[in-house]
Amino acid sequence: MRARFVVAALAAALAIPAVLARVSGGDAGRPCSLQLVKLDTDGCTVVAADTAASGDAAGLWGSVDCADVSRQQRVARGGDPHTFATGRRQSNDAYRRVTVVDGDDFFGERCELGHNNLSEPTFARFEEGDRAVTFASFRFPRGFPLRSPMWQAVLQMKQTQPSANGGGAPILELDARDGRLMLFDNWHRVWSTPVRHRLWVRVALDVRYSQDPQRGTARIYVDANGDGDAGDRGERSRLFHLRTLKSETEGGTADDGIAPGEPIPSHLRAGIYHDPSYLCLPQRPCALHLDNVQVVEAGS
Ligand SMILES: [Ca+2]
Ligand SMILES: [Ca+2]
Repeated sequence: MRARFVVAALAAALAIPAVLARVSGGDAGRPCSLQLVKLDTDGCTVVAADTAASGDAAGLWGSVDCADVSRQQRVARGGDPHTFATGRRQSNDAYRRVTVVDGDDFFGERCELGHNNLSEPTFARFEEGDRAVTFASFRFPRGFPLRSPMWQAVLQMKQTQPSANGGGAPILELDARDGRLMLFDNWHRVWSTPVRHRLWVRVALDVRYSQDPQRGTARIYVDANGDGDAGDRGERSRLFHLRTLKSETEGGTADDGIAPGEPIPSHLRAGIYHDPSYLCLPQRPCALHLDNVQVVEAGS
């Protein structure tokens, strides 16, 4: 009883929505139409968006988790040419460039956008029962080590702290390595497709969030050849039934706000987080280009 109260009180106190407040869309006259092979969610409600329209990444994402704030920069020209999630053009040609250099240590060698805290603002948070499509566009410049087999995340849906089971494997993760973009569930690789350098690759990840593998689903769409759709060979996965939220550790306490056995909300992170043995020299840092990120409500 106490545990349930704590969870309810925390949720009420924080007014945690299913995902963050709406940004745009939800046009009353048009139904929400998921056409994910076309990378389009016309008429749907966008709850979080970053097209690099401004330099304020920390304001949008809650935190720039990099060794130094200068590791994240807005570049004014050369951004992702793909449309916004709802089919309209982006309002700008800018993108974000994140870099890591050997020796960087922000809880590991990383430069990621996103704030890992259950009670503080972050870009997007996913809870039990939500269904959302997360879009993101990546470009792997020459300075991005795409061919190595070592682990290298570019996007995470990571269980949020504070929680006893918040550490360890992210429940969902996209890696770029071995020349491929790979989807992992709790460190188990479930799908991958070849990607290449110097091309904007757009990803849409359609997820039903649940700690119950019978209820959780994930399907990924990737425009790997940059022609504007996810309709080409190898550009979309089947529907996976799997656990898409972690559960709080059994036998713990509810003092952190999540009772044992309850689902832990995940938050979105994007950027580089990789094995520190990657060679990222100061004169040639490991760099990733990121643009056109949206989270779209997708019903049930
Ligand atoms: Ca942009
Ligand atoms: Ca394509």
